[in-house]
This record gives sequence, C-alpha cells and structure tokens, in this order.
Amino acid sequence: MDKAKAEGADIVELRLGSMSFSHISQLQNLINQRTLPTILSLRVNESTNGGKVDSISKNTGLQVLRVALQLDVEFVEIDYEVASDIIMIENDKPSNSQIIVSSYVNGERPSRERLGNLIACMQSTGADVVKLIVEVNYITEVAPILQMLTHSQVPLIATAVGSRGLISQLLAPKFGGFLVYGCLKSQTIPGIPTLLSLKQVYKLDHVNPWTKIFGLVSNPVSHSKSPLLHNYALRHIGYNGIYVPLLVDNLKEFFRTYESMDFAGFSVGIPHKEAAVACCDEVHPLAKSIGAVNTIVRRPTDGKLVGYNTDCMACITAIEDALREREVENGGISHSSPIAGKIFVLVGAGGAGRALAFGAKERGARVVVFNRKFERAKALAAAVSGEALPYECLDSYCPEDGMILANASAIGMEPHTDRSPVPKEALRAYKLVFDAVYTPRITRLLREAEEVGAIVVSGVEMFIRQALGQFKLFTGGPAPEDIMRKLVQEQF
Ligand code: SKM
Repeated sequence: MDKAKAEGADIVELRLGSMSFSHISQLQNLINQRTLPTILSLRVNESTNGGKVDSISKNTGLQVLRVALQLDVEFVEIDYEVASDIIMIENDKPSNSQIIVSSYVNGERPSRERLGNLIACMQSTGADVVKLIVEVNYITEVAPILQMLTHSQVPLIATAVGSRGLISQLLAPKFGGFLVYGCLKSQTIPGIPTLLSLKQVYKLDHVNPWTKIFGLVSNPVSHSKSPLLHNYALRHIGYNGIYVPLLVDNLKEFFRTYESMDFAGFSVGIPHKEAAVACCDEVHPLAKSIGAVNTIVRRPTDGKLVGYNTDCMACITAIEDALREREVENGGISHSSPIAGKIFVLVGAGGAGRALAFGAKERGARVVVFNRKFERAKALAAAVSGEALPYECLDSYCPEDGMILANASAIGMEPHTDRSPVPKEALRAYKLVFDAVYTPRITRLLREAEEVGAIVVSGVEMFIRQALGQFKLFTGGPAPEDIMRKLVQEQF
C-alpha cells in the first residue's frame, strides 16, 4: 500500500484471497492503518473446497464483509454469483462502504448486447459500482467494452484481460470508466499498465471525453518508444490527445472496428506497413510509390483515412546529413546528394526497406537488395531499377569501397542484441552504416562498423525524424523538435 501511494495511486485494491490471516483482528488492523482509500476484494466460493484462484469460503467472506462494513472501507468487491446474498448484510447494517459487484466474462466473443444484459443484471443486485473482467483474444473485442463504459447507467469498471486488452485501461478515462488499474513497477501483469506509466507517460489525469486518440498499430508493439515520445510532445504543446500502443493482428478488421472520429491518427509499424496501404481511403503519392504507409490520419472533415510515409525522408536525410557532416569536416562540400552514384546495400525488403530503397533511388544511388526471402528482394529491386542478390552473398559482397549499408531487417533488435546482419570484417567496404533498429541505440552492427572506421547512423535518428513528420500530420502544427530530441537523448 505504501509503495502504491509512493508511485501515485489514488486508491488500492487488496485481494483477500491472496493474503493469509490467522485472525480477523489482523485484517481489522490492516484496514484501520490503511494509507489509501481501499477496495477490499472478496472472491467468495459457494463451495467450501474452492474452485477459483484467490478465493475464500463464503463463511469467511461474510465475516470479512461485516468487518469491512463496520470499518467503512471505501469499497468492497464481491462476485456477482453471491452478490444478492451478501448485499442483504449491507442492508441490515447501513455503512458508508460502496459495493462493487464483479463478473468474469469469458468464452464467446463479448457482444454489446451480452455485456449490456450482464451489466443490467449486476446492477439489479443493488451494486453501487459494476465491474467486468473480460477475456479478449483480439484488440477489436475491446470495442464493445469501451462502448459499455460510455453508455452504462451505473458506474462501471472494465478490464480486458491480456496484452490485447491494454487500451481498456488507457482509454477508460476518455470513455467514462469509473477507475483505471495500474500495477506496481515491480509487477508485470499483461494488459495492466504500470502506475508510473499511467502517471508519467500517458498522463491519464489529463484525459477526458474530448481527448483525441492516436496510437501505434503494430505486432509486436511493446518495444516501441513512440508512446513515450508522442505523449510527451502532445502534453508539451497542450494538445488534448493520448497516444497508445495498439497490438493489432488483423489490420482491416481493426480499422473497420475503430472507425469513430475519436481515433484520430495512427503510426504503423511491423508487419503492417504494406497492408496499411489498402486500408486507407487515400494514399499520399510518395507512400503510394513506396508501397508502404507508416502514418495514417483520419481527416477531420470527412473521417476518411489518409496514408503517408514519413520513414523515407527520415532515413534518407539522416544518412545524407551524416555524410555531409563528414564532408564538411574534411573541408569539402557537394551540392548534390552525397548518396548519388553510390552503391546502396539494403538488408531487408519489408516496409522500412521499401522506404529506404525508394529514397536512395530518388537520390541517385544504385540500390542492391538482400533479403532472406529472395523473391521479395527481387520484387523490390525491380521497383527501384536495382539489383537483388542471394542473401548468402551478403558477407562477401564488395564490388567497390565506400558503399552505404542500411539494415532494414529486425536483426539485432532487443532482445537479440548479440546478432548482426553482416560480419565485422565485411563492414570495411562501407563508408557509412545505417541501422533502422533503434532498440538498442547502438546495435552490434553499428558498434562493429564504428570499430572498422565507418560513419554510423543510429535508427534513433530515423525514429525521431519520422516521429516529427508524424506529429505534424497528427496535430496540423509543428512538432516541438528540441524537447522531443532532449527526451530521446535522456531516455533512449
Ligand atoms: O515508422 C515507424 C513507426 O511510425 C513507429 C515505430 C515505432 O514506434 O517503433 C517504428 C517505425 O516503424
């Protein structure tokens, strides 16, 4: 309880079933000494031999409930199955405690109708607050839960279980949820954000019904630093928005489900960038020619989804700036792109690879593509009038010195930081090495490239530049670049 208080909790939940008491007086002491408003959660079994994890017998439950009511614990949470029996006790003996009636929903996909009926039944027990714990398999299944939060007549708490349910917590204040669950920083509970992230990253205290929702559509998504960066920047300029991770399996279904104007813009990450093109109503010419979208904005005038690609300029300008900086150090300066005429070796032919290939070609480079699936390498090479070579040739590829290497594969990304797409010795052929991976900031590829004397450009530079472009598209105004760069410097 003290830890929760120190981390900024407003209220704490004590689960009786997971504590051991030898005597009820210990519980009385704990309640009397509570340092935060408390929910005492009683998972009561009707049978004596158990069945539910964390549960206690009905007799113990009734005893505890009497104590809790006597001591005016702020909230007592009980299961729907035993709610009517137990609420009778409260009626006998009025108390200031409020009763939360909770139910676990699993099995078939939760529909609006099913949840609505359940809430009505739970409310009819006399509950002050209703709580739903819903098992979800896909993020799209969270939508009816958010709708329930908006329309419920009774104060409602809803948690969608698992990492695909995370937005049930992050978006609860927008849709009218009674409270949001956060866990201590020492805990990991899939779908439950840490209290610190709620306070420091998502700043839920500022979220209200008018808050616009932005998010990263990706799978995986938890590695991303976009929520950290975009939420910080939104707050800094006083924009009423929240940016959340969206763990999406089926892109089309996601956009079909979350079609309201509340969902104002999206970043698109692996592996959805190419499929995202077909999900947009309109696609910017650059993104169209690349065949990959990493930013989607819902146009406020008609709700249409418009796709862009901010990756391309981000990575190409990051590479150019690094080469120019070296030219200046060496006393030279060229007016054309420093990439022009160079061999640009690209590893990976996914969404990020496509952005790099099109950007490099546009600047006049000769693009050579390596990809584990050779067919994809060939298709991308053909699109940029380049060359595709078998992946096995990458280590020995050295037609000339001074080439540029760009890794657009996930090789070397956390947690596999000991991996690199190209061995150290082979890196001597490159003047500059770029890695689109940004976790960690310096990958093994970059470390070894630096050791053999190449100029290195971290994916962090691309990450920040693509985010600056996105932020502008999301908000319609300039991004606070200095403070975004400072955050990246401090936190990445
Ligand atoms: O294109 C970007 C995307 O916009 C955000 C992102 C991330 O948050 O990790 C990575 C890149 O794919």
